[in-house]
Amino acid sequence: MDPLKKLFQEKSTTLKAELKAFSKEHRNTKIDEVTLGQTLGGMRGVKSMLWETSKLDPIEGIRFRGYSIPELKEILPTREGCKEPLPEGLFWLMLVDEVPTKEQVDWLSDEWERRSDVPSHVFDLLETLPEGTHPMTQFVLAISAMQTDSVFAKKYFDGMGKNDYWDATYEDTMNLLARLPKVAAYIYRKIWKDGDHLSPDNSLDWAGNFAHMLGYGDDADFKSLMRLYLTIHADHEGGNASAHTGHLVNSTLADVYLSYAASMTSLAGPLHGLANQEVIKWIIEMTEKIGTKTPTNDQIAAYVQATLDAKKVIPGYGHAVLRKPDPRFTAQRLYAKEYIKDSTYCNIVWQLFEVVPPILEGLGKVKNPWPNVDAHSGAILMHYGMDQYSFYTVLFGVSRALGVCASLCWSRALGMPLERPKSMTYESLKEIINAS
Ligand code: HAX
Repeated sequence: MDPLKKLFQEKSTTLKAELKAFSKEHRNTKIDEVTLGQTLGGMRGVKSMLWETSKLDPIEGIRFRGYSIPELKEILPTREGCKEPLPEGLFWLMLVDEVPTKEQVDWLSDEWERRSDVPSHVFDLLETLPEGTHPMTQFVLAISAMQTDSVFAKKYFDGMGKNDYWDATYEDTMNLLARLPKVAAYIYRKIWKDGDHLSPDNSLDWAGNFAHMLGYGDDADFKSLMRLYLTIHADHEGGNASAHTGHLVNSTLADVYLSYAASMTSLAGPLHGLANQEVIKWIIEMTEKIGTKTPTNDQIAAYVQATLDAKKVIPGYGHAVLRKPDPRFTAQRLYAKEYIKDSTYCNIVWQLFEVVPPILEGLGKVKNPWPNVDAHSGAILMHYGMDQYSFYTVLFGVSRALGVCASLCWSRALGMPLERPKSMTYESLKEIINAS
């Protein structure tokens, strides 16, 4: 058994036993009450699922196994010559709740390289898609197509017992994570680089090799960016739409490939991950409308107002949980200030940071007027020449697999049941209200 899997088995066996006793003792203890507003308002804040890999605080933002983003930058192993954390390290941390050594992270890079062969029918399928198929649609289809290789699906068909679900889920997770960069890079170069695909550079780490396969092999800074980007987008506790979708689908014992494909259909919505494409599209349209790439704050404010008047949201602003600027936004801002310094689009992003919050606050209904993770990423990618913004959500999707799939391993190891909340009709809600 590989060292990470062995560690995961030990940790999850212990927690499973603890959780069983905990659940038995406290099964009937009330931990939450649900209001009508929550039932009709997108279930905000309802404490309804177990998610071990990260936790989101409305003010402080995300913590991965207790560590904030600045702390991750301190503790996770890095590659020589690069300050940014290696996402392999975050996956290790999320999966087994231990900060890995550099040696362990190097093992994981090699292990993912070893598992990274993508079945040829996945590429064949992508080649059949009509021109103009959105990269996220291609990504979802490619992930689903890899399901032919699911260890879980095969073993389930062959009669696997429930005590082995975790093992098969771990195998699928490791294989999927190993392959995603290759699949994403294939989609990118098929659409925008005439199908001129690049062989992997196996001397590189997971994110560095991804940057290389996208076509940025000679750009050390872009490789650094990918290490940071794939780290900070990896998880945002379990209630966000993509994580929750993956969790729900996996609870039916659909394997990791099907569950993660579903997760990505959710990420592809403009109120969620697709917002990273929407932000830069909206900024480009703004510069075209105003007629300059160096607009004043007043010009920007007028454009923001026009967007709101047209009954549209300001992409990259607001959040269902956060009530302060997103630390993932801040991490990217710090990156840009250090590595990029002067960029047209980053400058506009920073102007928006001054202009948008007071306008949104003035509406009197927006709970969080601050920027989220998607407000910044596109401007940085534009700086490096990646202006194909419909690809941006795929980058997000490669990263999000780290957290979601680590959590799926936990769900199966802990024997979490089929998820099945209660829906209500209007009549039944009225009955409850009338009786209260
Ligand atoms: N621009 C304009 N109006 C906004 C707004 C924004 N950025 N954010 C919230 N509002 C509005 C809502 O549309 C809602 O209006 P109505 O009552 O008229 O329907 C009102 O303010 C209250 O909403 P809320 O409670 O503050 O926010 P929600 O929890 O309902 O929604 C969203 C959270 C992220 C969906 C929302 O802020 C939004 O649409 N933001 C823009 C899209 C975006 O950036 N999405 C990415 C979020 C981060 C993420 O998941 N990344 O992957």
